[in-house]
Amino acid sequence: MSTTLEQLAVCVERGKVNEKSPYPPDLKGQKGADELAKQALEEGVAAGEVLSQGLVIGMQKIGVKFRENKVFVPEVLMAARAMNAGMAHLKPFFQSGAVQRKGKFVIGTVSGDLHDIGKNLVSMMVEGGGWEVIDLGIDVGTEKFLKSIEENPGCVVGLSALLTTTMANMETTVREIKAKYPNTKVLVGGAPLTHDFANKIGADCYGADPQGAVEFLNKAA
Ligand code: B1M
Repeated sequence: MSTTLEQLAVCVERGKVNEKSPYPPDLKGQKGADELAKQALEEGVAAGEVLSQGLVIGMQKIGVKFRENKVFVPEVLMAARAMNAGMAHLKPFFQSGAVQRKGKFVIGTVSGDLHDIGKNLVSMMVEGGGWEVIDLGIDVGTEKFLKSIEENPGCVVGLSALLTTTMANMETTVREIKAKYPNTKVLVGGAPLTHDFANKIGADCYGADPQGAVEFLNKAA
């Protein structure tokens, strides 16, 4: 018989939001992340454990499957939805300070670039990995990144670019972040990027996929 936390992790990984949800079909009628996160807290499991041993484990498993092309964007979106349903029960514990996140992650798509599907997947996976995410959106200029770093000392910054033309803007932003905040770790990603490009522009890491971003952040924590 699996524990509530093990069942919760499975629900997140499989994208089972709540009992009413018909997805995935083989779990129809069963409890989802919503009911199981609540149940775990009622059983006396600490909120931090519900996060680290339930929600985070489920998101980590879906992240690895996505990297290995065993699941695709829709499955990751459903997992994130289940994670959010469970996370809603933890909100009061975050607000009271009873549960601490691993750190803050500021993310945005660089100036001139409107692509945000990949960035949003990275945001969801990082949040599911136990980080607080500050999403600055799309077409984010250097000043906005710098302001957010000032407001969130110690944050890690993530930049996404999908156009070869906006990779130049990414370079400018990384350079200015490093000039003003040399200790701030910067992660870059997006389809046209490479490890070599990330190194050349002075980023600390190239994230090929959302799981790569989570792994880098966990090392930086
Ligand atoms: Co655009 N677009 N687009 N587009 N678009 C591409 C990128 C393009 C390759 C299509 C093509 O020509 N074959 C091409 C770029 C060519 C180039 O630069 N050499 C292109 C172009 C040219 C354009 C316009 C210029 C078209 C025009 O108007 N003439 C225009 C530019 C607008 C602008 O940004 N200023 C444009 C517009 C658009 C839409 C608005 C219509 C739409 C975006 C909608 C949106 O994002 N809300 C769009 C789309 C959807 C695409 C394609 C089809 C799909 C991109 C996508 O979402 N992929 C794309 C072609 C393609 O890829 N097949 C294309 C799925 C997503 C999950 O993957 O974003 O790579 P991706 O993210 C991955 C990884 O890269 C990584 O993790 C994600 C998950 O694995 N990752 C990170 C991403 N960011 C990361 C950050 C990290 C770590 C990992 O750390 C911080």
